[in-house]
Amino acid sequence: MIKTLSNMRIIDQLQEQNNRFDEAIESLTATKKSLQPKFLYDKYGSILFEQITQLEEYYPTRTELSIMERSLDEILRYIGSGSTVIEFGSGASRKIRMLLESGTIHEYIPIDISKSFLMESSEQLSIDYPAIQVTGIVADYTNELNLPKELMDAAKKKTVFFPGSTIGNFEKKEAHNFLSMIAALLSSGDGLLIGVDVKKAPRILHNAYNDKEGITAKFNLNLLTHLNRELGADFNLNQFEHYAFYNAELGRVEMHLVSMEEQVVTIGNESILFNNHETIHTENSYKYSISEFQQLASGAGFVLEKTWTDPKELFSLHYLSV
Ligand code: AVJ
Repeated sequence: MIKTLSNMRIIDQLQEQNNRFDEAIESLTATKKSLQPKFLYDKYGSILFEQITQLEEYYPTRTELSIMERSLDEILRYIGSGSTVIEFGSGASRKIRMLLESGTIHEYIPIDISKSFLMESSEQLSIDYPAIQVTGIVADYTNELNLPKELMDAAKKKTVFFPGSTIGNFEKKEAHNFLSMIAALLSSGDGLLIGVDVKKAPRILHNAYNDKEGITAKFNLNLLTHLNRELGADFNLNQFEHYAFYNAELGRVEMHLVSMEEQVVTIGNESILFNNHETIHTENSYKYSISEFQQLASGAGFVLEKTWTDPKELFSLHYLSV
């Protein structure tokens, strides 16, 4: 544990996990090559994602913020006062500010895989909101998550905040498991505030993941830079191309990196052969109609309290209780 300011601390659960790239090697050597999207978020990846959220084509962030702004009083009433807010994949912790402004939140627990990013945003928050205890947890919440028991027991009311449609990165079954895990973490009176991207015209989805400036392409390719640095791999970024499309049948945007020639990449003592145009599947971003998501949530043990959306129904925000 590293303690800096009086109202801020960081708990690093990732540092002991020196095998955390094993899954990357395993999935790269499988018949269908893939990499889990969490590997997109090293420091530079987190910065690139922040840039994505500002893009004209990337509607989710600004739409979710507009929904929150419009319904803020009602959302705050659901959260109640003296609540501990636990955010999964907090990134730059920008959205939470809107909730912290109210002055009714007691403690904020952001959880993120990018340590330097988490430290910076937690520190800034603890300066901006001196009355709020900020406890950042560096962790990979896609595997099992062990939130410190004392922290959970000390919270008198808990709200899990999972914005941005990060839930879309999970397969349907995993999304069910993840939501069940959150439900198990909560007690009666607690809740989950979750943002979910909605199914819509393929053109809009396509553009959101294929921006003109090529920031999403950089974000996707940076995954290879991350592996080069962490695993001493020798991916040549000029020999891979960003490719993203909406798979309507499966209701998801898929992101891939396409090998632009036949090539061999070495990672440690593994030699990985890529055929020309073979892809590494790097991300799924599932989209849910409002009723599809409501069913998923109730299947995981939640009671729907309220769903908010924008006038064009581009994005949805749900408050669920247990
Ligand atoms: C952070 C997972 C919600 O799926 O839209 C943005 C990540 N990938 N552009 C998404 C992402 C490409 C984003 N999530």
